[in-house]
Amino acid sequence: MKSALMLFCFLVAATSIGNAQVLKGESSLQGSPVQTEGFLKATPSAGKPLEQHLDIWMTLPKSVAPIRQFQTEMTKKAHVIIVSDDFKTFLHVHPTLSATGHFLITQPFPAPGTYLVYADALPNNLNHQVFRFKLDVGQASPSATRNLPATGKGVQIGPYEVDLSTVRIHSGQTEMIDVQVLENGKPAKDLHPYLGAPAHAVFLNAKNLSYVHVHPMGADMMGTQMDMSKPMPDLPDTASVSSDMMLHIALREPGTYKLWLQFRGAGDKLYVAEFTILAS
Ligand SMILES: [Cu+2]
Repeated sequence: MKSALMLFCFLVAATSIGNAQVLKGESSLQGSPVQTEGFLKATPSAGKPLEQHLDIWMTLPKSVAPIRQFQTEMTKKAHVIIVSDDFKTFLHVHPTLSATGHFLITQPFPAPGTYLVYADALPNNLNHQVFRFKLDVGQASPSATRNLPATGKGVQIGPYEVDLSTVRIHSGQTEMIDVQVLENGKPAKDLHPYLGAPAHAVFLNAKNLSYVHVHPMGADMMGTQMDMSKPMPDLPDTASVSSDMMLHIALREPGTYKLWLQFRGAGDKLYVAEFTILAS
């Protein structure tokens, strides 16, 4: 039985069926035990090489049956973060969970190349699981020189200036970063929650590609939510979000991280502010 299972795993890890690729995921969530295995099958659309049908599933060890029950987090059953291997492209998408335990989405990619696909989901009765898949769309990228410019503490994105109180933090402890969103030099007044949170912060370690996903809270929520151990309730889409936010972040490993801070501004538009964070 064990050898059959190993053979299956080998086949899954290495198989390319027609144009489809089946990849086995690398567990990538900092500090969380791995309790499952993750798989991605990617099939290009006919005649559209930059469009891929993604099918992601998780299994318990020694089982091939996809896990079917997942908790809803931030309004979704799974969050999939896709970044190009050079860290220039960032996508945050939400596949649909089928009755058989497959997360499905048809995903356009902006250009051929290598992408890192992170599947972030919470199976019932287990811990958070995050798998990383290295997916070549059309062709592999020539090299993985990652885009990590020294951003400083402020970046401009669309009409907004996003300022962090620091871009240098310590690993191995919880740090707090103040986030301020300005518009024309004044606190932005037209921010709204995205997927129930004031903003979404995805950190990737540039070297080992480990993943941390956290949510700042609005400064105006601090008084009502002092118990950090409890999850914040999802905010309704129509709520207004303070231009002052606080990001509690615990990075286990020192290193250079890219931070993508995604938020929703005026007119339902999404913005992503990109920072380079140094954790000592
Ligand atoms: Cu999020």
